[in-house]
Amino acid sequence: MKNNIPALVDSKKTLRLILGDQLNINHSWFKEVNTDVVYVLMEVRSETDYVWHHIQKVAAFFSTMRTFANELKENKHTVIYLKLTDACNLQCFDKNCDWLIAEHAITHFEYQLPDEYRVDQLLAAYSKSLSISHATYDTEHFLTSRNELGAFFKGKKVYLMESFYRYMRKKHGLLMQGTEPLNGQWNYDAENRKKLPANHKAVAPMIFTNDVTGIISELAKTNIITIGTIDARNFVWPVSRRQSLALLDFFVKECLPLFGTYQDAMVPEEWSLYHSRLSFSMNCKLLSPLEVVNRAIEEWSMRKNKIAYNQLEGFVRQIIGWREYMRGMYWLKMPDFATLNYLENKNKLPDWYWTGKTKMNCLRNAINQSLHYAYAHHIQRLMITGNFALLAGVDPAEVDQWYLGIYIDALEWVEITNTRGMSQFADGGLIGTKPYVSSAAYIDKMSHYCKGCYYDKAKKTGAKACPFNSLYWNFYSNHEAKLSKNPRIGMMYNVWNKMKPDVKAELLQQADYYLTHINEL
Ligand code: FAD
Ligand code: DLZ
Ligand code: SF4
Repeated sequence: MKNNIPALVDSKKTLRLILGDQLNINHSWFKEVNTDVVYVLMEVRSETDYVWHHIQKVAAFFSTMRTFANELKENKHTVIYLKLTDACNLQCFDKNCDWLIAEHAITHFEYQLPDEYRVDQLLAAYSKSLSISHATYDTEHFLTSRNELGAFFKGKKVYLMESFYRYMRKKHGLLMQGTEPLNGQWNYDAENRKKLPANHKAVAPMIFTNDVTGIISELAKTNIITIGTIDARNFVWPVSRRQSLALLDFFVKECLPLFGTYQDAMVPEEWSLYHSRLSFSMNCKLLSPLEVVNRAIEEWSMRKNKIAYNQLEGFVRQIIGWREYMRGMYWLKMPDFATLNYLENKNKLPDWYWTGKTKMNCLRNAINQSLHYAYAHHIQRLMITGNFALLAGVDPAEVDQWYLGIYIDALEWVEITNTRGMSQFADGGLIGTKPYVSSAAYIDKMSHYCKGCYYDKAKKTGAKACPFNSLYWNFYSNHEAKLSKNPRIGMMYNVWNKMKPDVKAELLQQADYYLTHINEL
């Protein structure tokens, strides 16, 4: 009490926790500078160690968090930044918050809703245990709330992305003409997805030359286990909103005109083709999904003669459709989703997923590229690494660990729904209505990998037969009871059932040989 007036303002101090994927400078938290508010960002071992992350992923998160903290400080906010190497760092969110609350006489605690179930549970329990008051905020990033997809599909047995996407288009008035889809059609996928012509040179990706050598030596000092490689003096990923906006600009100008056409194409020489590589920037909220989509629409409307509508629609669908759908499915189905294993797969992930040392050209390229750039595009993830893991009957928990670690954009809400759901069919068809498996024929149709491969794409059995071919039929044979009634794959069983018994036996024997020698492939 000073002069009989209660010193309420002086004594009230709020701690606001900002997680590494909550770097949204446009959040309402930052609209005003309030000296009673202390922001904290922390590099912690609970986040660096829950999986073996790619070294570029850790570097990208730390570098982006540091840049963001500096930006807040420049805007006159009070910020505490705990580095991994700080002696006072207790290495997890709750212990560090406890210490900060005591140290700074904090009277109120706030955080934004985490995107990962694990951290959400931790912070909910933590804040309840506090003797001071607390509040939670939305991240103000997504176009949907956590429960919106659940409400949309309430009472339904199937969760079709396409219906959700149409709802999103209508709700946000995106690519609409009144109540009808612009140009008369909702989805132009049929016009997309071509193989890259042999002589086609894709645009060179926009890369950055960030210096993250300091972070890398701190990671070495603290013995953090990482995977993959990095050029720490010329780190290629965007680590600020400014760089992310530059990448967005580059994408809409240089890549959008061919985005849809070559969305599924794969070639050994190119690592990103016409993809945006904006997933990291969006997932840590440097960019909002709505601004990305609006920027693409703006560019298309200025250059309709250069950017066909199907390219734009395909891109918008990935973001307001697939991305929001995966997040909605995550919150609808967690925590059970993380234990689903519909096909009861139990095998180990082949060792060469961690090294890229396999004679299979498609896998060698996709894995080495991932180790080199912490990036592979969707079809490389789904139809090369994911396809093989499913054909090889790998335990989805092992597959999840790999995807959660290796990619720059990997956060559980979008990783597990894509991996366990779409790619490994461990949810029995909640997300993907059929398993995404293929023989060499699809890979050869969409890529330049098969030419020059040690294995023969045309051979199903015998020396140098492409492993995908026998494993493909082995997969259908193994899971006949669970899959043959699926109308989307019944046709495959017609083919399988028409094969002569000796042909079937030979295929299964070949698959069995490959499965028992999987680390030598
Ligand atoms: P682009 O091809 O340029 O697409 C534009 C944007 O659309 C992406 O940035 C992304 O935000 C969104 N998008 C496209 N497809 C999907 C999808 N299936 N789910 C959600 N958003 C999508 N994406 C992640 O962000 N994090 C992950 O951890 C992740 N793990 C995956 C694991 C597997 C097995 C598979 C098959 C896919 C995974 N994806 C993941 C989805 C997709 O592969 C990536 O979003 C995309 O490759 C990122 O590269 P990009 O930014 O160049 O995408
Ligand atoms: C991915 C990641 C890593 C590697 N390290 C940190 C960290 O040290 N501190 C932090 O706040 N966030 C990190 N992240 C991102 C988090 O894993 C993510 O913010 C939460 O899991 C919530 O989605
Ligand atoms: Fe992959 Fe088989 Fe083609 Fe080789 S032949 S690149 S293993 S699909």
